[in-house]
Amino acid sequence: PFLLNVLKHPSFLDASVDTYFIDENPHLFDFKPSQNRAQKLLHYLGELKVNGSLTPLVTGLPPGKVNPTIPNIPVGTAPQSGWRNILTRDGPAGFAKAVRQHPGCLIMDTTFRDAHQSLLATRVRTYDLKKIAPYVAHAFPNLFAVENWGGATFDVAMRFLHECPWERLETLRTLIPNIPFQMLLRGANGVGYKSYPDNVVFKFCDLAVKSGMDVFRVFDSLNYLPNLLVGMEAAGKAGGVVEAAISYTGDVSEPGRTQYDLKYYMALAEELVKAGTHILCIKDMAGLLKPQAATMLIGALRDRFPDLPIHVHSHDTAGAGVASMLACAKAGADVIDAAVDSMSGMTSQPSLGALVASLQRSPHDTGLTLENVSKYNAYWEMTRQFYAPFESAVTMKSGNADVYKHEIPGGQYTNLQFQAFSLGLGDKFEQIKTMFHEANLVLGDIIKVTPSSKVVGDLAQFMVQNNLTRKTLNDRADELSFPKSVVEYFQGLIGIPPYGFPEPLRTKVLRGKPKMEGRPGAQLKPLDFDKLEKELEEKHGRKPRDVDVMSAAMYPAVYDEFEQFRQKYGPVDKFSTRIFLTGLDVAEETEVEIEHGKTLALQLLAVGKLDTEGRREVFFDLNGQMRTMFVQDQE
Ligand code: 3PY
Ligand code: ZN
Repeated sequence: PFLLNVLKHPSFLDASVDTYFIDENPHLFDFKPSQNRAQKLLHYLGELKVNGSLTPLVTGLPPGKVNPTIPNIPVGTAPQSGWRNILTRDGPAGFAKAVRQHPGCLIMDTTFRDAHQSLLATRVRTYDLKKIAPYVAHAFPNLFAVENWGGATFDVAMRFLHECPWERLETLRTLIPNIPFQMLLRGANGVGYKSYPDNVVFKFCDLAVKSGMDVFRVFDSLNYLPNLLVGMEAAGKAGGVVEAAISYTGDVSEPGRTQYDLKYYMALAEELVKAGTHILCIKDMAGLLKPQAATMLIGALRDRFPDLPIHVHSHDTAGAGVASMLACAKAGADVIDAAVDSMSGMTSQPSLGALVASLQRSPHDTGLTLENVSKYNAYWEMTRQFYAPFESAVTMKSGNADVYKHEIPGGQYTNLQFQAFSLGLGDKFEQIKTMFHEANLVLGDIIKVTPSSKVVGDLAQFMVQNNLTRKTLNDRADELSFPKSVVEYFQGLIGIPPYGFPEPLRTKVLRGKPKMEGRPGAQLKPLDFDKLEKELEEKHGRKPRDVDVMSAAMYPAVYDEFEQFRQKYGPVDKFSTRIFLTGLDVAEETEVEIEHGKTLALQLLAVGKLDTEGRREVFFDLNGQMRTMFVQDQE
């Protein structure tokens, strides 16, 4: 392309070229980036065709060949102003006040985050979110928020989808200017699985707000107050709305569960309110909050904190989610979480359509119309089919009230089920569920949510593999080699559980290993961002954005691989989802908009025979011209 550019250049054509020609026309060295990117994308498609998907396709089912309908929006009109406009005008405290004063029950839509985290292994891509985002802005201006970031999305975006989580946030922000965005922040663990130095958590929140985040749901996997406070302070200082979350476990309506009774929750709420939370959340990550318990807990919080907005999050694992959310609304919750119908139910949130319909014409009316929900739903019903390779419904056919016993959180439930099924041991899942319950008791009956849920899951699998019961585990604890996460839990690396660590088990597991006193992050050295930036620039030959440096701070190895992948294969996030996952069939065409107004037309023409060097030649048509490349066949 360089030579062509030179030959066509007017100065060259009129023979006025001199030795300064190249110095004065450095742009000629900008090899047309689209050509370069196109070549990389073809390389990706060639790899897919010859060697199969570069992303593990979990279920073995192919992505659906569907064409989801995007509902129309009025041409040329901006979306109506919404709660984000109030937030921008009145700030977080004013926003919280207005939410509390609002007469109906508001909805947060979790379709863009927790729903697919729980049902589709967090695999929904920006490509599909982006297409429906303008409709969301127009059809649902009265949503409390769209939950679209944090939790597992950050990690999965880079690790499996090869896309930048920050770009997702920025893109959605431009398309949905009127509805607040909410993210799930794992307190001192940021969007990772371990404690980070405080300056990382603070800077993370700051960058998140700058990229478009509004409301931070902050939790800690052990409800450990010092960890919660760091996240709250970081979110608040960044200018975000602080929504401190109490992770709910047990059953407040069961008189025997004394560790997690009403008194426990009220005392923790007291602390979070004292720390200045704008909103209080009950985060029922496993779907344990039965209607009667909801009435008790939300009712008690409502009475005690009449001016504080209360937001409830749940999962529908047993099937009681709609009933519970209705109970919450009646008991005085200001906001409840729901996922669009076709992305709801089971380990996801309860159904948006069911809740909207159930609350219509009541004092808790959501202000959303079923007609709009229905169009939104139709889009997701089709779009979900692209994600068949990650579909939890392959193994999970119905709700299951066993969850009240094992208390496995929504996202983890489908993961564990997949693992058991992929080992060909469906009945092993029954065993793991039972053992999860036992492992929880071994660890001291703790709150189970990322990352403490992983500790319990790892211990449960360890117990199954080694044929251990609670009793034999305790008896043999000083000779067993426990999973790393379990040892670290006992070291205090994720915090301290509400009722302390069980002894003598802790001592037997640790065998003299150091114990962390107090908050883990408090003892970590601040991260040197300038140094990290330089290291990344050297390693990848490109100056990273400040958000890239943050991605590397959270997930060093994942970021490196993501960056290498991006440099090798180009903007693969621009492929439609089916093409991204399984590539083109022979003769199939696709269009890729690599930047606004710049579209590539690609067609796979043929795949050649294996040559003597173990390669295959792959033939493409790119914008009407033939391109070929050799791909090493890994088989
Ligand atoms: C997460 O931490 O990702 C969760 O969704 C916890 O519920
Ligand atoms: Zn959840």
